[in-house]
Amino acid sequence: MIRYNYQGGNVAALRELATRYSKEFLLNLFYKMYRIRLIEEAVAGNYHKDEMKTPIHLVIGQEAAVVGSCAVLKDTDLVYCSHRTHGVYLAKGGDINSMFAEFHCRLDGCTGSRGGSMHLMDKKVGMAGSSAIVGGAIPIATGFALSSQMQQKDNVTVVYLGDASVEEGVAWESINFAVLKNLPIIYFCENNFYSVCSPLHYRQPAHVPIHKKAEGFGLKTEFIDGNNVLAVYEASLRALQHVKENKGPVFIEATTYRWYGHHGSHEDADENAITGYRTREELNEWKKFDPVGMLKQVLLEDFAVDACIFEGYQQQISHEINQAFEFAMNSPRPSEEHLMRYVYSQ
Ligand SMILES: Cc1ncc(C[n+]2csc(CCOP(=O)(O)OP(=O)(O)O)c2C)c(N)n1
Repeated sequence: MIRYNYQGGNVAALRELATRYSKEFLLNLFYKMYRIRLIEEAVAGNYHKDEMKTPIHLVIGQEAAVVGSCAVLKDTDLVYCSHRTHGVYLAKGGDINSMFAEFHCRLDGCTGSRGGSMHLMDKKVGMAGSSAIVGGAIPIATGFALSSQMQQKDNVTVVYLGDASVEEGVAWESINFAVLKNLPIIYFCENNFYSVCSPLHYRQPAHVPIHKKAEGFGLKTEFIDGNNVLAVYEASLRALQHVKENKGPVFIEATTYRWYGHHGSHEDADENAITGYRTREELNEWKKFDPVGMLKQVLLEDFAVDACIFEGYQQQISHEINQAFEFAMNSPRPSEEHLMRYVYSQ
């Protein structure tokens, strides 16, 4: 199982942190993660109908990383991310109707059907953009942090990056610049140990963890269990405080694991899977550290939460999902007249 220097990584660590918080606070974090889980399952379950005209990259298994980190942000704080957008968008307060309409290539989509799943953008909630080019969001987000600093704005920019994006030179050029200029930015690396089908140890030397590389550039760094939503929340709070105190950018490496294939709607960890790059055994091992399941267990066992609360959540979210599908299917399709909007040329 791939888990270099894995930190915490079990329900006991989450349980210990949970003692610092109220039941309501924890239920709120749970609801946000569970909502993303159910939405992603519904997207996966309906994808074969071919009504969603977009490639998809599901975040199932990685919910704690986005929910724990976005929980410390305000609407005016900006987030950028890679192709794996759904979790960041929803955690930042994005609208499910706009997201589903975008997947269905409709005018009510958050980019009016221009972007699809890999390019969600919604300024209302501070979802400033996303890029399908590995590492592509990093310099853009760094530029936004520079702009905020020059305009003396009080906001912070967070850019979500995968473990593969630190293999792009532009990641380190941007980070070097951010340190030099003391920019108000947090680099949040969701290390899920794979770049499509290539494991991390094929691509990067095992004795130099990603946060250690960042440390060499002079940032404050954090190395956390990205499946422990409270570890993520606390590290993000520390990072936010550091940035707000004008002490410079922060790099967070959060270890996590995606359950589904790199893209598309299926799990691919199977002996019979065409890719064959990881085993069912490895996936099952990681499923023991299910971010949603671990928090549910703590809520049930330590906070005496009644199981029917979770059933209520499930019904509420399923209803929301059904309505969002309906909304998307009823939204108008773009026409030729929309094609040239926002296209500028001289
Ligand atoms: C510059 C560039 N090279 C290659 C690709 C093809 N590609 C798309 S996603 C991906 C893997 C990205 O892995 P990671 O950054 O770890 O994010 P994850 O998919 O694990 O969330 C690759 C290589 C690309 N989109 N852009």
